[in-house]
Amino acid sequence: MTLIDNKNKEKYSIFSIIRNSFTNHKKWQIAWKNPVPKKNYDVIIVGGGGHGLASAYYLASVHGVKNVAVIEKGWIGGGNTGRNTTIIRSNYLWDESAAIYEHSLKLWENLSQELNFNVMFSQRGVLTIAHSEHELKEMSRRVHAINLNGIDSEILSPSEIKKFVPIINIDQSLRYPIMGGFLQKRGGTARHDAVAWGYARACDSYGVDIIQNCELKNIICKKNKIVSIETTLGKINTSKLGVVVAGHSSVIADKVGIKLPIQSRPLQALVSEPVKPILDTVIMSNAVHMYISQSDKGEMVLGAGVDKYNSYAQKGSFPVTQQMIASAIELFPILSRLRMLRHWGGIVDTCPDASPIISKTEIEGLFFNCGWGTGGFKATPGSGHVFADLLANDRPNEIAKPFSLDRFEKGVLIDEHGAAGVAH
Ligand code: FAD
Ligand code: PYC
Repeated sequence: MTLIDNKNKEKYSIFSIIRNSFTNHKKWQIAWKNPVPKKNYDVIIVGGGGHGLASAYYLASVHGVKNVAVIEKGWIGGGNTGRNTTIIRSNYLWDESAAIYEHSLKLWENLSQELNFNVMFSQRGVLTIAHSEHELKEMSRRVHAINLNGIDSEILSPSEIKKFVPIINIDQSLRYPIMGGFLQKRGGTARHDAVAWGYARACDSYGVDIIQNCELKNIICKKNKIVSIETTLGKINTSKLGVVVAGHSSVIADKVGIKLPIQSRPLQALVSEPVKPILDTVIMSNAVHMYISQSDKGEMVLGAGVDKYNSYAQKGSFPVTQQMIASAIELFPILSRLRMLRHWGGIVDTCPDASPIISKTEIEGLFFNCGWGTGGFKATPGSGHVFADLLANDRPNEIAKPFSLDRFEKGVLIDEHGAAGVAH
């Protein structure tokens, strides 16, 4: 698959970058158009986050379905795509999860080339640390399971961790001393906004309409089939609707009387003032609910667990912030005088087994891709890829099949609370 055809090659070439640098950043080409909605689309995707845009992109590029609109109530990437802490890894326990997260990681590895847009994917490693013998034993079971699926992961001792992360405190007198950890070297981070922008530009080049400031208000069905939707920009006809709205999935499902097995809760993050490079990997601690990385700008990016109650307020509660910062300072004393710049939250939809839903519904033409909880950024390309396949062919492929809604009736849950650990 290559995205940029000959017509568009010049538009995105090195010459256009040089030309733009001499024109004082004026006359930049627009990256995607701002169309008014057409009367009819073959497929409408609701939600202009990374997953929705990726779904539209693979619909057009892989399946040749181009009469597609992505409708977004705000601006693209303004939801959890632009609020997350960008950790990417595929070190999940169960085969079903390994298949989808590794599928995604492989797509990440070529995404900048695929989209001809630098998503700043950086395989700097993701290290999860253990603070008790029990946690370490559980990690070693996990590493074996991950390796059996052909995915990289290795156990590190405290001294190996210290060598890998010189600023970490491995003093055994800590309240939660470091007993070891496990590292996925191919894991890392990416620039979240760039992912949304890259997919949006790529969608646009295939003729997909990206319609911002357009909120889905109502879904119209006839004889249990989707026929149209009502939006803040009017009525639009379609027979296929893919709902990819992260923290608001239950709100949409409610419009057609479907009850999703989802809890919606705030998850928060913080960034500090920028400092010189001190941390070139990602560290997560499930036990103390803290994780940290350093952005390319130099900011320390910190996150914690979800709030313990359901809410649609896009901010996290203070006790969670307080605990996260106390843990960060204990593990990284060098941070004790660092000033925090920003703090925000996003709403995450979590299923009882901490695995996503990629599924048809009881209404013909209505599909949901949701429930990625605290960990869907890493899945963006893979999720879009398999959801596009489901929308195009009306059946889940082998990777998506285990994530159908009927697993909650059949009791075939895929319990990934352990892998989602740090933020749960
Ligand atoms: P979004 O980007 O939220 O897109 C959904 C869009 O739907 C939104 O833009 C919204 O405005 C739109 N929408 C909603 N309702 C409507 C409507 N009625 N009509 C039209 N549009 C609508 N995951 C990781 O893998 N690694 C991490 O490190 C990580 N850290 C996180 C940290 C925080 C603080 C948070 C909040 C989440 C984190 N996540 C992480 C989870 C990750 O952000 C999400 O799983 C992922 O971004 C979801 O992507 P999306 O495209 O589905 O959602
Ligand atoms: O899924 O790796 C993850 C994650 C870390 C923090 C939030 N989500």
